[in-house]
Amino acid sequence: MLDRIFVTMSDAGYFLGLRALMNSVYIYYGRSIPVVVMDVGLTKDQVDEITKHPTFGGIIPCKLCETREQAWQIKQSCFVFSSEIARIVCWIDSDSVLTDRIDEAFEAAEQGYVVVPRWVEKDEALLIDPSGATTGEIVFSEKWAQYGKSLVGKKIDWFVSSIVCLDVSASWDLVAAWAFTSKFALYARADSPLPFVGLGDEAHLVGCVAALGKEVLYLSGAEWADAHFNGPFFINKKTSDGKLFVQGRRGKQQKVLHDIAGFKWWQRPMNECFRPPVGQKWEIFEHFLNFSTTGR
Ligand SMILES: [Mn+2]
Repeated sequence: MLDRIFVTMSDAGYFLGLRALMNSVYIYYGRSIPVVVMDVGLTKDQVDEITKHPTFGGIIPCKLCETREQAWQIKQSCFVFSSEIARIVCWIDSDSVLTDRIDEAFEAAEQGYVVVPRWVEKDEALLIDPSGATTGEIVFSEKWAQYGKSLVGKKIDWFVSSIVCLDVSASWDLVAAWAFTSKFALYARADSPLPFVGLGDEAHLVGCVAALGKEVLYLSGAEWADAHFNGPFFINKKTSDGKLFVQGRRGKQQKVLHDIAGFKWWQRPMNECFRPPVGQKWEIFEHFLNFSTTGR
């Protein structure tokens, strides 16, 4: 049984993202926090490569994943699978990289918190929608009653599921509920007798967290999630061991970079795919992709 792990998921198409992520974990954590990979369609060569990676923590074979909806479903079971491997588990999307150590997330998970980034910071929510309709909060409507009647009318800050850290023992109910709701998701089966609303895995996690009244530690939406803000990000410093010091959109050190654009950063041509201003965001991903762990 391991103490702390990262868990992620990749198919052949996400492999460059996976490699960059594993390299970034190695740069900030060495071999101390292994990366466990849910394999949803990697090639044999890709499996061979990650098996030799210094952060490799194991492979969880999953069924092949062909649609976005299947990916959401499989992701929602990540903590169920991981609970046989470690107690403190940090899910991270394979279209993300660490740009710093994230010890505070692991430490808070050890205290029993479900650790997630806010979708946006409160003042930023107003900035992206001057009408004020987007506040970064959700008030659960009647349609969320399937999660529990007490949820209706309740309000919480929305959070993102690109990085989620928790204790699978302390949060066993959430681990189970998130996996369970995927089976009856409206996105998967509209005729379900258990119609759990939610566009994807993230909304299901929000609903389950709220329904179960879990204690959440919110990380800053600025340094931990850049989902709706593509930058700008700048490399302030680079060290010989591969560490970057990345300045994020609020001038603070960025902890995690995530790429949610329709085309991923490893797809070409980049400049046609992304909205400015990103600063050096794509250079940062490429830095981690190209870092060599051979002989380390
Ligand atoms: Mn993602």
